[in-house]
Amino acid sequence: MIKKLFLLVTVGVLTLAACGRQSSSAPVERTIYMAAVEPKGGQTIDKEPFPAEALPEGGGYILKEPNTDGRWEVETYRWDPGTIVVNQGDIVTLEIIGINGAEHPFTIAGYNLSDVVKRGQITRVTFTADKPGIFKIACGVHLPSMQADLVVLPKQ
Ligand SMILES: [Cu+2]
Repeated sequence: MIKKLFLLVTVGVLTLAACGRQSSSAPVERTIYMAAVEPKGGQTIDKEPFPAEALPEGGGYILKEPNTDGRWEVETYRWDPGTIVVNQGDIVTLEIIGINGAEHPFTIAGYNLSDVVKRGQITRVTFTADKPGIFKIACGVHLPSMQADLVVLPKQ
């Protein structure tokens, strides 16, 4: 009788421990709010000289030569936020609004996903984060800067 009771208690404790562990990393539905943005800066050549070095090609960096008033500008296209962290198994929705730039056709390599973000519109992409690793969310017209990292933490 006491042996049986001990066994029941042991099984109960082990079950509770297993459930506790499961619930801490149980998959959840996550919505990540993102935006396609284009921060800009500039100055006049009497205060700061126009940069001598060209920026990398790809559409993600733009350096505009001084205008008639001597003002030059620099811009870059970005995903905001630039890093997204989820747990393996999560059901993830990226809700992305287009703020700057007419269109951002993007892919998430490794997850076989692609879509387009347009200015003034929301694009939603939903997927199960079943593969752990770091994956690029890359805009095809604004490289190299418009790449965010999707970090999928492995199941423990
Ligand atoms: Cu883009």
